[in-house]
Parts: sequence; C-alpha cells; structure tokens
Amino acid sequence: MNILNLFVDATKMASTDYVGFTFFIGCMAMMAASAFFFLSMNSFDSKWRTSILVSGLITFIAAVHYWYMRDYWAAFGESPTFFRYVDWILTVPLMCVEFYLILKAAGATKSLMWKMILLSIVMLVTGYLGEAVYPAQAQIWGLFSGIAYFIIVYEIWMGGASKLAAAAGGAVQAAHKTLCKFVLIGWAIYPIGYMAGTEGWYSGIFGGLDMDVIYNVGDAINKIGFGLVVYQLAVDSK
Ligand SMILES: *C/C=C(C)/C=C/C=C(C)/C=C/C1=C(C)CCCC1(C)C
Repeated sequence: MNILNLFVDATKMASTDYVGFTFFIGCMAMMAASAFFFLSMNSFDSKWRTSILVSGLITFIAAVHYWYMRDYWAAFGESPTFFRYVDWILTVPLMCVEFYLILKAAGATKSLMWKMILLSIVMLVTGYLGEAVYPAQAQIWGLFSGIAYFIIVYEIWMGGASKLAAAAGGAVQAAHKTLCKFVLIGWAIYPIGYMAGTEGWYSGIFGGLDMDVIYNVGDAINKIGFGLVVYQLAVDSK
C-alpha cells in the first residue's frame, strides 16, 4: 500500500464501514465520559474520589486505544487485535479494582482484589492466544478463557465479594448488584464477538457477525456503564 492510499483510506470512510464508524464514535464517547468523570470527581466526598478517578482512567485508557485502533483499521482494514488486548489488559483489572474499592469499607481485602485481577488476566491472555497466536485452536483457548470468566462471575455473585456487599447493605449493595449484572450480561457480549471472529463449532451460529462491531458495542456499554454505576453510588451516598 503506498502512502497516498493510506491517506485516502484514513480520511474517507464508507457509509457501510460499521467497524470504522463504531471505532470513531467509540473514541468520542470514551473521551466525553472521561471528561465527565474527571471533572465531577472533586464534587464528591473523598471516600468516593478514587472510585470516580478509576472510572475516568478506564474510559481514558480506552479513548487512547480507540484513537489508535480507529487509525489502524482505517489504514489496514484489519482487526487491531494487539491494541484491543492491550486496552483490555489495562482496563479489565481496573474494573476488578472498582469492586474492591466500593467494598473496601465493608472489609474487602487486597487478596480478593488480586484474585479477581489474576482471573481477569488469565481470561484475557488465553483469549489472546486463541484469537491471535493459535487461531487453529481457538475453541480450546476460548474454553479456558470462559472458565476464568465464570469463576469471576461466581466470585462476585456468590463468593466472598457478594457476602461483603450483603454486609454493607444500602447503596453499596445496590451498586454491587448492578456491577454484577454488567459482568454477567454486559461481559457476555465478548465471547460472542470471539466466536464471530474465530473458527470453531460455533461458526455456523455466529460466523455472520462482525467481531469488531460486537467488541466496540461491548466496550461502550461496559466501560461507560460501569463508571456511571460508581458515579451513581457516589451521588446516592453524598
Ligand atoms: C473494557 C473491556 C472489557 C470489559 C472486556 C472484557 C472482555 C471479556 C469479558 C472477554 C472474554 C472472553 C471470553 C469469556 C472467552 C473468549 C475470549 C474473550 C477474551 C473474548
């Protein structure tokens, strides 16, 4: 591809380029959400500021990656898998930190936080191996990733984290419950994207869908939604 083509590809977007469009609008949405979280942060009690700061960091890290992914897609017309997973490996552990931060007052320990961070890293590394390194074995890597995902779901819905939330009660318990729903329903969007983008027994079911569009929609819902739940918690307990 010569430099002129690069220039043309990067500045002109076809009206049917849903991947390009969702990278573009995703980038904008993440930037706007970051401004919102950062600017509102100081209007809250100091005990919520770190949580709101982390909400803003999650969308800000995503905004920067979306900027690069949008460019990469425009230049090469290929999935920016590497940037995608670098984004996730920074932001998903931060989402685990959010659980810890809101449950800290109820007695959450660092070991709970590290357990969730570790599980999320296992989930993402195995997903990357299946998507980018060993695509012929995508099914088995996807299965390993799915197991780590289910342990996270178990931990927050039924394990130690859920008990702490019940003990905290009130607005904290309500926020915890909503975050749990994001992880169960919102995060389930990602394995669908994976099945759309890799080969396996599932290809007949999900093969017609576009992996990047699914991931982009998932990111907007989960990253901005998660942050807003934490924001709402800070408002409710002001
Ligand atoms: C902001 C980014 C988020 C919340 C990303 C979450 C990603 C996942 C929950 C990915 C999960 C996967 C599986 C459960 C199996 C197939 C491989 C993955 C990595 C797509």
